[in-house]
Parts: sequence; C-alpha cells; structure tokens
Amino acid sequence: MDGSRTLAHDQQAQLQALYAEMRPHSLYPLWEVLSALVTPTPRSAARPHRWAYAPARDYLMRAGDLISAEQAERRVLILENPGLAGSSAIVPSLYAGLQLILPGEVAPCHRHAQCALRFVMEGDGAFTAVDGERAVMRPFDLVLTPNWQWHDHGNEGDRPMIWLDGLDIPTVRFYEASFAERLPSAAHPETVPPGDSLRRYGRNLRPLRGTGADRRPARQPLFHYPYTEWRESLLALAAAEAPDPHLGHALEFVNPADGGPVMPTIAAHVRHLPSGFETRPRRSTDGTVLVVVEGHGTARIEGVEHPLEERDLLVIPSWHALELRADRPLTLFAYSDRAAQEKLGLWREERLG
Ligand code: GTQ
Repeated sequence: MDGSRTLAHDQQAQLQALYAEMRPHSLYPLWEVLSALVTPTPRSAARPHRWAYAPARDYLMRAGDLISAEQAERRVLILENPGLAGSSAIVPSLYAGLQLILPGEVAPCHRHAQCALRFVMEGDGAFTAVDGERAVMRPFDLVLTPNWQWHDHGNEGDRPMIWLDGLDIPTVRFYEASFAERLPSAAHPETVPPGDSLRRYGRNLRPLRGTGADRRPARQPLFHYPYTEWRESLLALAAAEAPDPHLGHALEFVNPADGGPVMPTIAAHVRHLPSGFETRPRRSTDGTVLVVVEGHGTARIEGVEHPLEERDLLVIPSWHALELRADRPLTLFAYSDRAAQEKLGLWREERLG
C-alpha cells in the first residue's frame, strides 16, 4: 500500500510474485505495512463505551442464581470492549469485570502473576484476604491484590457484594508471563487481624527496621484504601483550591513504599468536579476505565456524549479526547495502564482548549 502504490506496473507484478514466494518462509515486506505499524498518532482498536450499572447488575444477579462463587472460582461478568471482541479486554492492556459474592459464599484462594484491584460497587461486610489478612470492604473502597499474593474473597454479611475487578490480564498475556496456582484449602489461614497493614503502613508510618514487625512485602505494603479516607481528602482539596481546568480535583492512589502508582502496571485515581463544572478537552495515551461514584453529568468523548449516572462504567481508549461536565457534584474513580506506559517511556498527554 505505501511506497509500492507509485511503482510501475511490471515492477508491481514482480514484487507481488516475490511476496508470494516469500510468504511460505514467513517473510514479508515492511514497506507494505510500515505506515500501519508506525502511526503518527495512536490508533486504538478499542472503542469508547458506557455500561449502565443496573442492567449489568441484573445479569450478574441472574448468574448468581445459576452458579455459585465456589463453582465458578470467580463469578464475574467481563466488561469486554466492543472493538476488541473475543479478547476479554476493556482496553488492549487491561481487563475489567463485575464480581458477585452472595452472603455465605467464598471465592477460593489462589494467586497469579496478574495484578488486580477491586473497587466496591455495592454491599457491605465482604472481605478480600491477601496472604491471610482480611480487608473488610465497604462501598467505593479500593482493595489491591498485587501479583503473586494469595487472595480469597468471602461474604459474611447479609447482602450481595459486587465490585469491579481491574486486572492487567491482557498485559501479562502479551508478555506470555502468566502463572497461577490454587491453595488446597478454600481460604488462606488468617495471619493477622483485619486492618493490620492499613494501621502499620497507611498513616505515614512503618515498623521500625529491625523490629521484626515488617511482615508485608516491602515493595507493596498497603492494599486497602478506604472510601472514607480518600473521599475526605478529595473534598478537602476541592474546598481549598480551584479545580484543574482539564481534570477537576484529582488525587492519585500511591504505593507508600516508593510514592509511585499502586501497582507496576496499573495506576488509579479519584476526581471531583463541582456542580456545573466542565473540563476542557484532554487526551492521553493510557486507556482508562472510569466509575461514577456520586453525582451525574456527561462525558463527551471525541464529540460523542455519554450520560453519567451513579455506578455507571465508562471506557476511554488511548488518545481519545475527553470532556466531563458535572450536573451535580461528580465524584469519579479511574484506573488505567499509565503505570506501565510511564515505565516504558511511552505515556503522553495533550491538553486541548
Ligand atoms: O478475583 O482473583 O475478575 O483471578 C478475574 C480473574 C477476578 C480474582 C477476575 C481473577 C480474579
């Protein structure tokens, strides 16, 4: 298609004959595909898409009538990007799913190379245990299961518990680096009381070196970021200063060990837009999954409007310009592959308007 388009007819015919001869040897001409491989700007196969929460929830509850969490290992509805059919991916590098645990159920203990975050959509009293330490999950809490750490989920409350799973499954698949194993028992034995890590590492403190109390992996000590804490910080920020014109008020979740993103491949943040606030358009190379925590408004992606209601989910592929408008104070959670892209020197953003 590229250079060859301007070539003479017989030269073209000879080239086609050459390609046909080479093909069985797994050899191909770069000049035919160069402009599609090295594009001047990103071209995502992923499409912007919004999932309204209520219908997704209905399907998940119906699945809950038909298969137990234990039978399924993880009873999850995958949010697959309509532009990436068959990939189980929401953007080419990331996965998203809605997981349901009914009262009395357990999702058995396993560990894997993939990193996961959980963002609680509804329910109360379920837990994720990481290496035998429970985090009791409340709506809009962020809980991490960093790679290769044992984790099981259970619900000892009396209501269904639903959370969003965000994993780097497609990234791990790309690198062909997936490992996984099951613990022989459904739950990991309890190692420390619930909340132990949050109290040790979640308050700008850490156990004094040499005391033997430093039990978590030093590179990733914290795995629970409660809603009550992040909301208070975000609202205090909103009361103290003017919103950024392209982002609104925004706070990133960090790993206290290094001040970087929460996991090696995935970054997460929250945003608040005051009522009536409208962001200017901005685009970035990280494919982003967004959850509406509170309020309502509109997301305009490359000029197309998507309504935002509480608990709706929205995907914004790489290099798609996003504008947000808050009709009521709007609080959002988001995760993306920015953490991986920054390590690779790839991440870019452009602030338009
Ligand atoms: O909870 O460990 O949505 O391993 C997909 C794969 C959740 C989990 C998912 C998983 C998990």
